[in-house]
Amino acid sequence: MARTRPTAQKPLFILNGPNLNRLGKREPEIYGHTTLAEVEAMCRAAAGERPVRFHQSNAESEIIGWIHEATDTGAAGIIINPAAFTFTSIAILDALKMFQGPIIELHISNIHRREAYYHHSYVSKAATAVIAGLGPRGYAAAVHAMAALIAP
Ligand code: CA2
Repeated sequence: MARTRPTAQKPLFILNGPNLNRLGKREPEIYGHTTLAEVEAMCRAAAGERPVRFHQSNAESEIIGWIHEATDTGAAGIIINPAAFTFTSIAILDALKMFQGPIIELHISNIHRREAYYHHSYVSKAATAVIAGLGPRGYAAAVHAMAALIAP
């Protein structure tokens, strides 16, 4: 009988916007004490066998480049915390609209409990689901939720 080679799993992109490289170091009362490196480790553990492309940038263009890469390489899904670009970036929205798979918009804090300028997300228009207010653990929750959204 011919042996079947296990098919390589498509990667999950986890993208983080401006200032999230400071996670765990500033405003822990809002964002917690967990660093972005620890968040990355939690995501990789939650993803199991599935490869994870974990990125952070303070530059909108770099985030758009990773969304294009996810689209062009047929990534399994995108989890994105666009941080402040959530409320400003039609360019990130446009890039996400071109992605065929599931998209989870993630926020560490509950943006709807905060100041009014945190209430309108452009990114939500392209998101399959939104997770907000679970703290840094929201990332692991998003990875588990993504597993259910990704077609087998
Ligand atoms: O709660 C979130 O994850 C946010 O996306 C974080 C953004 C904020 O603009 C959104 O409303 C909600 C801000 C990120 C600022 O990054 C920091 C990280 C750690 C400490 C200080 C700032």
